[in-house]
Amino acid sequence: MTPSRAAALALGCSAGVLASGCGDEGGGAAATATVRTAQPGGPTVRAATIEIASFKYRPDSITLAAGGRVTWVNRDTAPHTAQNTGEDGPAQFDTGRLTRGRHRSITFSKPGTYTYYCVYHRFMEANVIVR
Ligand SMILES: [Cu+2]
Repeated sequence: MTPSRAAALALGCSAGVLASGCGDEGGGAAATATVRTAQPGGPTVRAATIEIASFKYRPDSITLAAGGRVTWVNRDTAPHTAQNTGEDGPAQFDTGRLTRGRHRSITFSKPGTYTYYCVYHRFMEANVIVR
């Protein structure tokens, strides 16, 4: 079985996160390539990248297999987060502050719908559906 290019890129990034270096290497060509993995309204995926640009999460809804990983990349000049309280999903998560070009990956193990927002711009809202 050949892992998809997208999954390979996401896994490479996740290793960086565990070493706490992923965010510092965000931006540039590598992060741009992973954006293609996210498919709005598409099939259940094991890894996806959500681009934050013009104060929107793109795509604003993805369906992820349990145990899958989502990477948020900030393309805006303004800082953003992707987070929920735990009351708007099966579990709490928080990417922390992402400045321009930074990215952070979160692994979702519990199925359900996670509605999340940006703590700096509460009108920014999207969801991750985990199956
Ligand atoms: Cu924001």
